[in-house]
Amino acid sequence: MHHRVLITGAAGNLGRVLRERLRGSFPVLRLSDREEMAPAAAGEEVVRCDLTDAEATKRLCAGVDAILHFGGRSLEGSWPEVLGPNIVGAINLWEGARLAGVERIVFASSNHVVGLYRRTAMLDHKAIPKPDGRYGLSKAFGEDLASLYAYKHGIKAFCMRIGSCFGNPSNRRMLSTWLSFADFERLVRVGLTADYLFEIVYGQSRNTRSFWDNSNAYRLGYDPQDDAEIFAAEVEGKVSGNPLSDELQGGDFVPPDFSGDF
Ligand code: NAI
Ligand code: 15L
Repeated sequence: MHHRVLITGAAGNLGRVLRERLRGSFPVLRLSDREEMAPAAAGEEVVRCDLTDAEATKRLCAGVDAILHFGGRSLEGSWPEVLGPNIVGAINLWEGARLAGVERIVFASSNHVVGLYRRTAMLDHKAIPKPDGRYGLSKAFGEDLASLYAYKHGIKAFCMRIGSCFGNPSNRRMLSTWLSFADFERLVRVGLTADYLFEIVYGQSRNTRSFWDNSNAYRLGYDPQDDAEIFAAEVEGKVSGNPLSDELQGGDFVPPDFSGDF
């Protein structure tokens, strides 16, 4: 069992879900973000840190056994917006982890690594990345960085290409991409405990309309219990009306500056 588990992005939506759901599971949860967080409760440490600061990130990783890396930009953005948090931040985190002897990192990658595939494609963990923008590319970089540190330095990496992790699905696309909070917790616990060196899995519930073959996650012990289909009547009609969004997996992340063949 890990003694101290670090969560980056702890002030964010999924960081707060993890804080709640992992409370008491490990002797110490170290919570970190560049933004303010709720004060530490018993069994918690709260450390404010901007991941673009290499020295501060090294200190953040000291004494840590496992990391849940959720800190960074979570939407498409300009290069300066993506570069610091998702590229420089990831480099600093993995290097800090190496220096601190961290055993494993569970990485919040994104479905936008493969956002330019059509929705009719059924992808598995071996699909060649087709990022739908700078954000998706930064996540593909994070996966490659994780691979470098896994195969070269032995830091285990569990890259979760998360679909849409929200309380409920809110449009037709999310009937395919939804990850319930309960299944999210299940998948993170697999990442923290399973035996692997480097893996890519999809962060999705057991959705009837899934775009992704998640057999790699099932092989490692993931057993999702939810299916977005129960929300179909409510959200089926919610489409963007833009063919780029509605036919490609990345949805609304695709159109803003798309100029390719479609
Ligand atoms: P969020 O935007 O609510 O949280 C991200 C957190 O990272 C924020 O609290 C922010 O302050 C922090 N952060 C940003 N730059 C930082 C920096 N330089 N140093 C330290 N902290 C920094 O996003 P959310 O929804 O909680 O997502 C968490 C992670 O999961 C993100 O990496 C996101 O890309 C990924 N993800 C989330 C999905 C979802 O459905 N919520 C889907 C796919 C991926
Ligand atoms: C993501 O990567 C985002 O972080 C999240 O906010 C959602 O937009 C999600 O993908 C999605 O594709 O629904």
